Amino acid sequence: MRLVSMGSRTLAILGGTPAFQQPLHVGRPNVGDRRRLAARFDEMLDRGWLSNNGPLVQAFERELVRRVGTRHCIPTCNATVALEVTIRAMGLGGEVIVPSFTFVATAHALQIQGITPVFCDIDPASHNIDPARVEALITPRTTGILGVHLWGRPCDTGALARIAARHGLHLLFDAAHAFAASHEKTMIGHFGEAEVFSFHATKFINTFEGGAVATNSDALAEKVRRMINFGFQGYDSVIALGTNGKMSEASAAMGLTNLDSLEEFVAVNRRNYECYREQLDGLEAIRLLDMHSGEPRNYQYVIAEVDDSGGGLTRDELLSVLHAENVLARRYFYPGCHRMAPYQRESAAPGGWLPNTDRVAARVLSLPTGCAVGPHDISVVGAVIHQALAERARVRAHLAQDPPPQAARPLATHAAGPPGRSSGPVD
Ligand code: T4K
Repeated sequence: MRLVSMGSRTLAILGGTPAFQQPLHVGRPNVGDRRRLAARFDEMLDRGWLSNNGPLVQAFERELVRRVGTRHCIPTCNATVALEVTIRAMGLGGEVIVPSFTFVATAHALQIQGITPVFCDIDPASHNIDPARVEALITPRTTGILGVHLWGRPCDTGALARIAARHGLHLLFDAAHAFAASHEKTMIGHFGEAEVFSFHATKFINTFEGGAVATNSDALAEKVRRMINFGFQGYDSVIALGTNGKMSEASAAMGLTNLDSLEEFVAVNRRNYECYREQLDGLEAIRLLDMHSGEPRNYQYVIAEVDDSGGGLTRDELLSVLHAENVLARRYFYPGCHRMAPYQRESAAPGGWLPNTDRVAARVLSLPTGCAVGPHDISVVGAVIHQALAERARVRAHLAQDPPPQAARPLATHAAGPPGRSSGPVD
């Protein structure tokens, strides 16, 4: 793919016309064969069975187990509740060591049940929890480690397992990004005592909202199954505390339909990733995180690190340029959980004690990908980035004079235009 020439075009942030008429989003849903989905909905409505472990949820679970290979892969209403329930079912309490550089749901799943997330710094190369920093955080109150396979790139499961074993700690993984990925020839799902997937609308396999708990422990699976169904055992006997974490039949219909297209979605994501690499190749100020590993990955996230040390634009300046062009890149996961309101009191140390998290969170940009984004879109995004860096002095001067409101949270979905392919760039 060649670089697109934007001719003498003016950047939108400097008063030109946006490169895209409609927003180019991170996280547009991938949807498989709509006719198959409609047929599944018809069957579901004819059956009159919409929830409570219906046939579609059971079929979805069988398909998850077939793909992941764990003894259990229990569908849930979302990954956040799946994490909460699994944390409780595993008997975690006190303090749990977790990275701060993650979606806030990871920390919330602990804090909401009175467990203190103890934030650990990341390895700046992998963006994952740094095992070398875990042991220093262990106290008599520590009961477990919750690792996150950020961007679908597995964390150092071996080192974490050794630390957990040495200190008698539980080990759980937030695998929200890592469905269909493998690590050391083993599918994600098999590590620790359990791993939790997300099938949220923005994930490469979505069930509208959804998640799953993968585990090889029959005892843990039994507890989780009971807990996501109010603690019921049988029709009217409640034998434990529980909640409602069940997946609906409609979600399972979507999940089954999307699993049918999994290989296609991965191929699209991988193609998009390669297109970005080609477009951004040679730019010293932008480094794409390497997603290749020689093992299956879902390529769901295209992550760039913006380095302004050579006089280039900062991440937030580049984000402003992209947003003006209707390219709604995201600063996942800024500013790190430890700097968010519910956690600031635990992390009040001035100057920050998670230097790698702070540095990476200030540089990371998540770029639009998925089935709604095509190679031409990416070449236009690439051209905008090249132009912005070439005209950085003007961009800087403009932003200094007219700063944008705090790097905007993208518009609500209703402003995103119809689902499906983006309306494409303005040539
Ligand atoms: N652990 C980790 C590491 C996670 O990343 C997540 C979730 C979880 C746990 C918890 O999983 P769940 O409980 O959600 O299953 C989004 C998602 O809501 C969240 O699921 C995801 N991670 C996180 C990375 O991204 P937001 O607040 O950025 O979402 P939102 O609504 O701004 O959507 C992002 C973009 O996607 C929008 O700009 C437009 C597009 N979009 C979104 C939706 C919902 C669509 O085009 N269509 C849609 O239907 O958190």
